[in-house]
Amino acid sequence: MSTRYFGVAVPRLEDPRLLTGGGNYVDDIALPGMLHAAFLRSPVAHGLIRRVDPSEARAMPGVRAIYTMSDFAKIASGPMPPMAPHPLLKTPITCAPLTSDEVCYVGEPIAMVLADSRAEAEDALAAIELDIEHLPAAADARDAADAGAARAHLNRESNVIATLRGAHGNVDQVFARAAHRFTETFETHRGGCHSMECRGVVAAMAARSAELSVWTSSQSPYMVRRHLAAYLGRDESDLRVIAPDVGGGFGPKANVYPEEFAVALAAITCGWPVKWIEDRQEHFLATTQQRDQIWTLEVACDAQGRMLGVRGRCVHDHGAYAPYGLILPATALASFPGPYALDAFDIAVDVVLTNLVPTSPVRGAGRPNTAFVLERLADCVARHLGLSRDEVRRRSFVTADQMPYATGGRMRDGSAVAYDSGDYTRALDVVLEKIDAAGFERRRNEAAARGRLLGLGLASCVEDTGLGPFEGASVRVTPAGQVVVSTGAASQGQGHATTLAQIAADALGVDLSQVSVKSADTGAFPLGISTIASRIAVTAGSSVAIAARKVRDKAIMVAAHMLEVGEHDLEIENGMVGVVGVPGLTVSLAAIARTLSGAAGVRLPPGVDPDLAATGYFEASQLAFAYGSHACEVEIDPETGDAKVTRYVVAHDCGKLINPLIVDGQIRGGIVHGIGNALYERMKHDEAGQPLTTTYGDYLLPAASEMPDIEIHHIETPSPRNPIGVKGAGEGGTIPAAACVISAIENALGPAGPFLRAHPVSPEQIAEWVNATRQ
Ligand code: MCN
Repeated sequence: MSTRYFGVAVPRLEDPRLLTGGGNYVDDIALPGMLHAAFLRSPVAHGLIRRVDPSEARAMPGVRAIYTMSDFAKIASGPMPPMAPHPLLKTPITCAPLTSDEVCYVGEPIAMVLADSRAEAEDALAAIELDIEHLPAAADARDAADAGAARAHLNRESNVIATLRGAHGNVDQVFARAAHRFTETFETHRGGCHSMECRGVVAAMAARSAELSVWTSSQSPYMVRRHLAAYLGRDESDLRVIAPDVGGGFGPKANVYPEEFAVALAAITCGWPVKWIEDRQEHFLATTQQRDQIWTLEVACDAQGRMLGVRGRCVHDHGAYAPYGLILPATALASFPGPYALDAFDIAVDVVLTNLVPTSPVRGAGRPNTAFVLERLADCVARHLGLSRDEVRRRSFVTADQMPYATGGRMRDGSAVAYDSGDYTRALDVVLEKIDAAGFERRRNEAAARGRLLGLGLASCVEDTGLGPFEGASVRVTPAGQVVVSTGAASQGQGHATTLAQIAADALGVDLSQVSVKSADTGAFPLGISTIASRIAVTAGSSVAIAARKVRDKAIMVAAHMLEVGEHDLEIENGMVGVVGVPGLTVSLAAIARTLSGAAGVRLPPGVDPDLAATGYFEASQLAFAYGSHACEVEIDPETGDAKVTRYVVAHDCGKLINPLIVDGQIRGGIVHGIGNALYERMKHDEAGQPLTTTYGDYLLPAASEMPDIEIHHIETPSPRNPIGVKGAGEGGTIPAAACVISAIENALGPAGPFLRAHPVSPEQIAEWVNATRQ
């Protein structure tokens, strides 16, 4: 197999179309007779619906129907199926598409209006009479975990729905023999996701059949099909779910949402196509978010500062429902012990329901929270023992010669966590060299001369990628010689159409321009899981390699028959199969595809099936572990407390790179997310669970002006766990980024400043800390 494209920074094939307005997003779909939906949402965090009276609203201009859940009674009823059941959750904690009794968060859908236009639908919403009895709300996970707290759901005796535990080794013994023990409390905050495109759904019944088509801005079209089919009691073959172009997902769009079901139920009930496009305020209210986590942890280390053990507890705010089961807290737990070779750890996570919008994976999905607390603990040890922060890490890391390394932890499916390959110390060395850590004190002094405080931050992480069980792909050469890759893997901007094409083009020896990738249409490829957990490069990438290899072998077999030569004499290059060293003795892939497409009465070559095509499923039975070290410099204006990230350097290992340009983009995008978490993004609620930050005037996102230049250095340690040697790259930028920025701010404040325990940090806080250190 030639490698003309694998590893090459090929510009993204999808960009010319997307950047010139050629994208086809859900909102671009216009079907004849389509009605527009708007949702009546709960104005309170917790309440009981006494009455919904739409009579006045029904008479308003353009209004075609107003539905509550009872209007769908003939088709479906009850709560939606959970996406990820967990044995600790005896009954599912999910909501109905439209809630008819108890509302559990502000924004929960109660009724929907269908009208000729969205504006008319929204006008009618205001005329629906809604009577809700207010109930006490559990608005803060800390209080909600207490026995006497207001209950988030009336039918649950406690808000603590599960306690997960991850333990390895004899933690008591490790702590007893440790030279030092330090206890700290940390907080990470609930933020949003804020993809550029909000959510959106269109559903339409076919004119003369039972087929329902649903277009949804989703990371998981196959999960939408599976759960919607189960809910409707239909066969999956009656449902086609398509994720067209999607303008960012970042985790929340992997969820299956009430609005997706409600729009489908409405389309079936009224018989007309129905469209709903989420507006930005709805996104703040009703799209799943990150989570508050409050950790109390104790770290043990030896006299030299080697971290030996960690123990403690986390209170995890799960939000109002558990559509994802316990995946989030379980992922945070499975991320222990990060890059550190701990002799023992024992962590408990209390999963607490609150009356806030449900939580879901958001880039990193719990891993950034764990990286934050582990990196803070490493810095805490350094601070107490007067060691450099990199020395504590060097002494505590899993070493290259320990690979493969069983951490003692368990994945969320119960399997043992075993890191596959890598050299964590090398990543640290690279990043320190590239940021010129040795010259930092000089730069700090120069900044001080300008009246600024400069800090150097450091953070490392390990990331489990390539979650199983599988993604699949089929590769087909058309009779015109084009190569079509079909896969269930949905893309939201990751560049799959380029990277999967690179793999197929290499295997078949064709030009990249001859390959197209079709994805995320349940009508075009039978199975798919989801674009989450940085898994598509590993799973779909390997599947394309497997399928394309089968097509190649088949092409060679048929060419050998057509050219009357032995298979071992043949090679594929430039779309032609030819005899090695005999120019002109060739047959094109197109000709082979035409032969295998069949003609009436003409026999196929012996021993081959029709069609120059094959399907591959790579079953990822073991995870591939990416890792990296980040370093950054943050400059603080001591008067205003403004913190600016001025430099950011990354050493990252995601195995073999399919496309360095795309991987760099992934890492950069991830870091933006982490900087937002560290400095800007705070989703605030009042004590009644009312969201307070529902516009970009109140909720800050990092913009280009806040971004430093990001320098990325790759280490390529192939993963032995898949045929193309890759590890995922989609979240590695985010995972340690908030920890790195916070570490830099702490460093800028100097040894007299506080040890930082939470993010995001505001300029006001920083200015207060600066003032306190000056007194
Ligand atoms: N890649 C590569 N070489 C590697 C690893 C990855 O060239 N060794 C390429 C892949 O081929 C793919 C991209 O990098 O084109 C990301 O691959 P991967 O790490 O497998 O991640 P996924 O494709 O599974 O994407 C999911 C991941 C997650 S979990 C979130 S959240 C996220 C992210 O990707 N959301 C994104 N990146 C995003 N990028 C954009 N633009 N939009 C989102 O919503």
